[in-house]
Amino acid sequence: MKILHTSDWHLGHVLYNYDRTAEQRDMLRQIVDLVAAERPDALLVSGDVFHNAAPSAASQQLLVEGLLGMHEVCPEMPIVLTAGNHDSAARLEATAQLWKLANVTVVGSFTRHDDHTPDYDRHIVELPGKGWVVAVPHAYPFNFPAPAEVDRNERQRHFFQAVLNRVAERNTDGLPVVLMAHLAVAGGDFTGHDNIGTIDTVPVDALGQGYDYAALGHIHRPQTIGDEGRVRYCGTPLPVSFDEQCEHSVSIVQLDGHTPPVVTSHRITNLHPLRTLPPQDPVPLDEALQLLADFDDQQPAYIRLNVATQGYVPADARSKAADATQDKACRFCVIKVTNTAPQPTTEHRQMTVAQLQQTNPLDVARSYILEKNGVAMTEEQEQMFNEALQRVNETENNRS
Ligand SMILES: [Mn+2]
Repeated sequence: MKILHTSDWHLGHVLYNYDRTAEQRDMLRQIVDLVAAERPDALLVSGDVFHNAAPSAASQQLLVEGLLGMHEVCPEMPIVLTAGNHDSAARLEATAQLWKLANVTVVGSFTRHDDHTPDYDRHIVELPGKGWVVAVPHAYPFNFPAPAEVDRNERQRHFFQAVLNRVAERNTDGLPVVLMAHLAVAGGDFTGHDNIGTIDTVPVDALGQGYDYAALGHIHRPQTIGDEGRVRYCGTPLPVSFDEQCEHSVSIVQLDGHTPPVVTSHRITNLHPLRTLPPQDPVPLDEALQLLADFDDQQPAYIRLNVATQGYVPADARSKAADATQDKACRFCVIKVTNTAPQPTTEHRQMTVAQLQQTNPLDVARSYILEKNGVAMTEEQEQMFNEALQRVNETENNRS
């Protein structure tokens, strides 16, 4: 069985107020071309189809164009779409019956039978003579449906295993089984992820046993988890943030149900690459602005300036950067500021009133700014402070 594994399209994503429809349309066109060339047995989109739970009319139209394009070049290929944490499960599923006419299965949510037992079968897509797909949308671990006797901490694990068990019962020919899920498994490289540091991970074994390949979505960096090569994030085909500095691709996966999956990454190019100037270590603002001025006039790109400062970035830095791109094809987005001033100590200094009275007011201000803002006072600020101090002293002298 040959599958095309992709996820995290984030259709409708807006980058610093720039509309990305043209890029996203071009990305979908590249997948259509790949489907035409590869003719996979199934195309799987593992969640985060849209960037927003209420996608715009334009992004809904993009999805229709994209999926129909993929269907038209390979009508016999089933397409399976699941909802990610960015999607509205109900909204995605609203057109599920209509999509059936184009060989597209949409699984956005979980349901239960009248007797309240979970409906596992709606997650099972049989590819007759080829294999099986288990399509599981995103849910928080406690929200997986499970029989009442299952502990809430075990609901997710129980659900995956229950569906895989049902597939095993029906899979009498031992055909390959692919599990789609949208979650973060432990052991992944989450560099560049929007929510870095706050990702809740689940152990790989929570996915259960009985699948040959786990086609995961949620993490945007393509990677295979573990040594067996059976658990993989295909990554997003277009970067969603400047910190996603990896190559973007979709995965073609060959499965025979016995030997480890064989994965081939197919690079997706971006009409408007996301570029950080300079790409590695930050430089002073003037140098960064010079890099922007020297940037190829004809090259479409989104630009982030990578600036090092010991104080504040001047208020007009953004408008200078925007001006520098006026006659260029690139678009300025944002300044990433790295403060290279010595970091303040976290412990507050204990001072007696007598000590405070003996301390020069400027030194008090300096340590206050350093402690509060993490930056040293600029020369200009010190000058302003001294002027203010002088006027206060003058006023007090006049009074006495
Ligand atoms: Mn995502």
